[in-house]
Amino acid sequence: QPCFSQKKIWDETAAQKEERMSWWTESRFGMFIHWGLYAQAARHEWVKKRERISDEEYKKYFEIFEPDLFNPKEWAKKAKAAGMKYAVITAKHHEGFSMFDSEYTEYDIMNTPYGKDILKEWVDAFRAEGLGIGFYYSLIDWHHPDFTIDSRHPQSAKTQEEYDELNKGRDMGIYREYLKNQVRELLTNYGEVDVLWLDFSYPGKFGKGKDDWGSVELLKMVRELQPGILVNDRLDLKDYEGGWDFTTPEQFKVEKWPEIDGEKIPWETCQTFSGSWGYYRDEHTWKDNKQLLVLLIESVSKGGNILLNVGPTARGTFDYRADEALEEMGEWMKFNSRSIYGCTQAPDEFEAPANTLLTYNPTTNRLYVHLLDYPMKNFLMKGFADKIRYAQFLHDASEIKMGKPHGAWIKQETDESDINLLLPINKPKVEIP
Ligand code: FUL
Repeated sequence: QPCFSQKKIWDETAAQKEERMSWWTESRFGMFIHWGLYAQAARHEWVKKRERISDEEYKKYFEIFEPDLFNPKEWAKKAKAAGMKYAVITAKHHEGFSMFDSEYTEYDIMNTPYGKDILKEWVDAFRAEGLGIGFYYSLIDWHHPDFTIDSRHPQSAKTQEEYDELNKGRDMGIYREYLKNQVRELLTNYGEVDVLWLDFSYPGKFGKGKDDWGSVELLKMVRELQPGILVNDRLDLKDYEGGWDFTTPEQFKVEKWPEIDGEKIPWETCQTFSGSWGYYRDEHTWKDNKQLLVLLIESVSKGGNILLNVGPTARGTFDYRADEALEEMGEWMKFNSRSIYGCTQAPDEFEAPANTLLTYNPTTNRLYVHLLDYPMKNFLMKGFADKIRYAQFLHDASEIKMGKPHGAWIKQETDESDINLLLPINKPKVEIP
């Protein structure tokens, strides 16, 4: 047997894969939603681990969870107005609580005072706005009695003996089945699911060579249940065909389009507005709007997507700062989304001038130069001359004169067919007629 056949999860040609992923590649911009019991503590989604809160104590959040202002239609409208094309919500985070109706646990949304399937309501609302939908599902589970305790667990210990003692009677095999059952529920009970965002495995955790999360079997099931689905890379099946669809740089800027063996790979960065994924009342390191826009543009300029996270409150509302930022981005997108959707990294022959980012739409053959510093009297765009046919600002389609000496940044006469568009990131006040 050739060894690659053992490393195959899904049979698909490169062209089929590209086609399966095309809606996602074109979308570029999505919303991440981290919502769970931790929203009530309002001090990070890792609060149970950070403060070593026992199950007994954490139970209070389960007993009072009642997001009375939850209005997924409003959320979906906000995502859409911001220019986002898809959204991914936490079905279960590390705390182990299921935000959906699960047959396999009592620790789910149905047994809280809220008592309705949040995921179902959420899916219906987001679908109705034409948005792609995805589920985040945590492979880590701090509530399940069979999940192996290690240093990432709220009950972490100091010595191996202590861990052995804590893990006596815990059977990861049982958890593995549980997790598989829950993923099956998610991919069976909510219609078509566009993205499965698993988080996260670290192979070898239970001993070298151990099939920790039953990852291969799990992913085979996922592909069979939802042949069109996109799956992230956090199951660590990078060397399996069909083992992952995109990589997920978290909370940092990639230097360049990520590659494996010299080949550019699909990627999506996930980013927060502030320093936390879950709602964090007293955390104040919020990014400003320009930073957020640059994150978006820069991702596209390197061929990637961005999943921008909102951590709703326990009543079901967005923080006002998230609302404001989303509105601002939506304003910008109203004029500039042409430089985002369907766009990617510019051809190598164009080098981004100082303080600019380039995006490019290969279908329309348009290059977008994002001016991060505007207004400026002149921009010198070396090497662009002779390669473009016409230049205009994007926000108002006003012509940009070319070819003046010194202030000259692009030469005028050319018979090449590329069209060059420039746009200011600091949106000038313009009226939509
Ligand atoms: C991480 C998690 O531990 C964080 O809580 C968050 O969900 C982030 C997107 O992924 O690995």
